Amino acid sequence: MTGKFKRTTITSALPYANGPVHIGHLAGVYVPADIYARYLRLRGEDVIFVGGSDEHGVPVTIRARKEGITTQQVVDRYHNLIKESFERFGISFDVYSRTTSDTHHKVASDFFRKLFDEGKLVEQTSEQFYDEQTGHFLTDRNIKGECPRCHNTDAYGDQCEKCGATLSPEELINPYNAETGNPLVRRATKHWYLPLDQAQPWLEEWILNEHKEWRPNVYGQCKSWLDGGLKPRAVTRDLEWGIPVPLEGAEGKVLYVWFDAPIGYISNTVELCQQHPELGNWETWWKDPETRLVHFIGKDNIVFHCIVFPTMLKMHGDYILPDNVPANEFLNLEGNKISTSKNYAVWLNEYLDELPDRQDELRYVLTANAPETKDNDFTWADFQARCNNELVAVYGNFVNRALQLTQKYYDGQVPPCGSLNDFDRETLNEFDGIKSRLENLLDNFKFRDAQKEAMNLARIGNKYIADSEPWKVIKTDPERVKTIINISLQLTANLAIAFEPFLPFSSRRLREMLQMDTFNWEQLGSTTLLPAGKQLGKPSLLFSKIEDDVIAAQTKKLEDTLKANMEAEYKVEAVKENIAFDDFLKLDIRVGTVLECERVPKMKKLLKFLIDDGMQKRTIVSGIAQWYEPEQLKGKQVLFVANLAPREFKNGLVSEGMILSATNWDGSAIVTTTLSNVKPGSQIS
Ligand code: B3M
Ligand code: ZN
Repeated sequence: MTGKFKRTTITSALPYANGPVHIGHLAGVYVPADIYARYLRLRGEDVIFVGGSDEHGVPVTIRARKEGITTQQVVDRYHNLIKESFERFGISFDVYSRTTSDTHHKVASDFFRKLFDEGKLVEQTSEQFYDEQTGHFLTDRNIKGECPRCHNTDAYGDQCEKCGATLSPEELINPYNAETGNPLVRRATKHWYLPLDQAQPWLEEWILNEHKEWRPNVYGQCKSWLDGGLKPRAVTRDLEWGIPVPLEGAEGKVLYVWFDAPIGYISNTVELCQQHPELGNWETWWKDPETRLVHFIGKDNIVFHCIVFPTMLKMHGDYILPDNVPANEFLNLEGNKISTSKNYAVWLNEYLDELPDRQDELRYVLTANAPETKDNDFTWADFQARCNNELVAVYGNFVNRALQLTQKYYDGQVPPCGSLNDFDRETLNEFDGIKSRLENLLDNFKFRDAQKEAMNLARIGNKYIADSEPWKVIKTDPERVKTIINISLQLTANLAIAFEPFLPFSSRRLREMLQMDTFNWEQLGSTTLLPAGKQLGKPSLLFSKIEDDVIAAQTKKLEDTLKANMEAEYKVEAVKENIAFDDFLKLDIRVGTVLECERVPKMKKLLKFLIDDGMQKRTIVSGIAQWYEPEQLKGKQVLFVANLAPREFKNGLVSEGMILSATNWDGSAIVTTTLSNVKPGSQIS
């Protein structure tokens, strides 16, 4: 532990219990937090890693209403699913509790009450939107209405998703309850506010002057919030689901979810220390200035963890403040935004079921592509490539060769290391800097680069054994081979340590194969971790290749979800203005038989048809090449507009008419025809 700190409290954002955890959560928050916790433990430091489910707020109640079950049933389902999938994935929480726990209700209520009793909160009565039929006040996301800017009638109380305008419910025209469609009225209601405006001078000093080392994306977001001027923020809501406001006359009001949730870190620590008295009093981990507090979150939670929660802690008094908040940006999926509500994600529980025993592969790829400084993208093709070309072909291949040759030449015993040549010395020198290089990166939350550093050591090992060719040298200089294998084995032992924070499952298996009795960070860089004569365990492959059919199945799942969403969101175009019957009669729509059909060179969207129109053969060009192979249409009958003025294309092609196609919900063109064959040239009326 460097400097004044003696221990570390690590927290990771509490996932909403309204759905499973997905790879965006893992890449953004939980894998980095777990890497950091494992790293500190490996260094022998005192650390607690605190997690839990965030079970209040509106999303869970909406899900309950949609499914016709109670909100408690929703949070029970997802709390258990999330907890179990974290365990299966090796996210090594010391405690994973929940905000519906009795402990949390008490800790959060007491926290609020202390702020209230000490006059830290501001009481305000304001007009809020109210649905008289359901008897509910509504929050911004529960209110819809007409956007004053683009007149989209589906605009939300906080934003119009059509034109992007940031709105407040008061700006909406004819606001209504998004859930029920009921019109809304304004009604006075009292709430309590956290006076962030009063905390502004202190926050500017604490963040802008004392934490310039925070990641630029975090520091920058805090600065823009501060530059914009902080306003008081309501910490209570008119809702049924949540922690009741512990005040007389506050019936029907609960603590705002973003007030109670971060206090969940504290209440989860209370539970942890109750279950593990050896950790001492919970207050050591939240009030002792020799404790370092680090929050792992996604970028959408920065304001709550850097401005709101620290203000709460400061106003409460005697709490420590976060020393760092290494927030990640977002991970996209195959170029699209991940969305719980649209079911567009790779869900952790499904991944664990469909790709069993592949936790490290996903951890590796999510860290290699971690959105540490900018949004990044996950693709299944990249997942397969990294697993097969890096984990299997480099790290796994190197370890397997070293262990298999030890079995083959020395019955699994570590051979003694003889005299060294330049190549040996060059390779051994690589051990020297690995520990400090990794520490420098990990201490600064640069997990992506740190993992790359560990993988680089594996590359060095792979090259060393490949270029030394022990399988050839064994015939001419068996003593030399002992040195090659000894050095290779010392490297594999170092890799087991270096990769533990990142790839805990394969590291444990490698440690077992190497029969490593001791295992700690201080050993990293040593070239004598495995003494000559040591009997190693039976080798097995660390990683196996990801086959194409596994990837194909996963990409199909996502394509099917995208299509289902498109179909669900598809809105029929409004009917055009009426026309006079005489105008309709001007259109001459006929049936034609397709005699020939072919693609048009250099114009990939076009198909060229030769149509029998009952009188002559005519050429018609249609932009449906993306949806049909020419063979599909040959011999078919199609409807076409016969009296459309001829149209000349750039390449001199002339189209005499237009084939009629329907545009389906997914944008595909479906050619129109008649229910049974008719004479070519038959008129449509
Ligand atoms: N429940 C998760 C989110 O905004 C939110 C985090 C709470 S951490 C105290 O994605
Ligand atoms: Zn709009």
